[in-house]
Amino acid sequence: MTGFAESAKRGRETTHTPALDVGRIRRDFPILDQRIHGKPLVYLDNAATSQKPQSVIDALTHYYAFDNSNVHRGVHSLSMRATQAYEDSRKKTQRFISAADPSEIIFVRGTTEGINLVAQSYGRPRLRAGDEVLISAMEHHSNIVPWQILCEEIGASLRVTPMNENGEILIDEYEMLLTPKTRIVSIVHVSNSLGTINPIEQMIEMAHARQVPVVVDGAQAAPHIEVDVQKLDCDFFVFSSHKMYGPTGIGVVYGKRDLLDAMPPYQGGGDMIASVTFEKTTYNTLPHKFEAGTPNVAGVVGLGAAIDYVQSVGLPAIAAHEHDLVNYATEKLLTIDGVRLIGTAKRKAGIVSFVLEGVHPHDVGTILDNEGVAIRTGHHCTQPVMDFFKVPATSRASFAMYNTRDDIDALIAAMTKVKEVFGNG
Ligand code: C6P
Repeated sequence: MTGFAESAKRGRETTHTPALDVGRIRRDFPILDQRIHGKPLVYLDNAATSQKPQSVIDALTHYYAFDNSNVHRGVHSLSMRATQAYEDSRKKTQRFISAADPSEIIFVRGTTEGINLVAQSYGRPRLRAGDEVLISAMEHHSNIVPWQILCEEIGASLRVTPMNENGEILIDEYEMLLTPKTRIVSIVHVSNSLGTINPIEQMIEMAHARQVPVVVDGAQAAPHIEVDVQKLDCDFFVFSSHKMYGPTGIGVVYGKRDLLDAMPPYQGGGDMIASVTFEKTTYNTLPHKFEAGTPNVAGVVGLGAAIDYVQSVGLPAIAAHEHDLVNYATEKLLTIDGVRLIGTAKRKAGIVSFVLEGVHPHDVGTILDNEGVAIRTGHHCTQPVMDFFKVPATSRASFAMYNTRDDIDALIAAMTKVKEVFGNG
């Protein structure tokens, strides 16, 4: 039995199904109440994007129906209301991740844009030829390619902390890779293809002991784990609204104030300036320096509503519930002959990846869809992870607060269909 399978079994023996009123929660998500190919929808693709509660949908509708206007520009009532709603969401986001000040919250399009912002505005001025940026073997392409582009342009090197067969970072190797040449560490908090929760507290401490700043890709952490950026002491923390019950097209860069203050703007345009002449432009204060142009006001308002929703349920209860689902799914999947789990770390959140011997994951995904079960299949934008495990792709079930053990039973039943179709049932 693998490390995770063992701990999953132990976990199931010792933890009770947490007190989350999933029936009530499900009623808040109108999209869940539908049939796909005549079967009830079982949505297990939450790591790609989660569904939205009615309160988020209502916040978007209300904003467009009553408050829509540009922000930070008008003295008229609608503009002031829109600005108020936009800045209120910034404060909610600040409190959500326990940042010290709302000016440390920068709204961007999503995690991808956020990491590009940090690479270009923080990394570019600091990196010299011969320097190193340290990432890990389980990064999403969004936390590889922006650094690769930068390193190639500057003549710096991208170094990669390896992982073991369970999908856990090799911390001793990480320590050895932290050298006097390391300028930035950028690391994923929770892996989207393996579910591994990385020991980022320890990794940040080790990097800081060598005066190396740390960027955290929090895309898969924010919906599942309580994040306190001051306790973590990370220098940057980046995440997307759409994976935590909020709208698409909006994300967050948290940065320590002194670092953000010292960084040049990422993009030039309206709202990020203090004054403009043809000779010289001076820049606005934080956070506006990094928010050029008309922002996604509705998206920010929707994110605020999503944060309210998550907090009304409570992240500790959500985490406990999803932990139970990961354990249950792991145990059930392992009863299927030919299933191999990809990602068996001891600490996991929200995600179970697997392959079925002799069946391409895309075929698994298609047959599951016929049964009403939505999972993601593919490389999950982590091709190096697929290469490491020597698989072209995996099938991935990923959980949210509204999923149930019944959903997992439906997944397992649909997997039986897959085996029937491929003649190995
Ligand atoms: N992962 C998945 O199905 P964006 O697309 O910018 O909101 O997030 C990018 C991103 C960055 N880091 C991690 C760890 C992620 O999981 C993602 C998005 C989705 O796994 C789409 S590939």
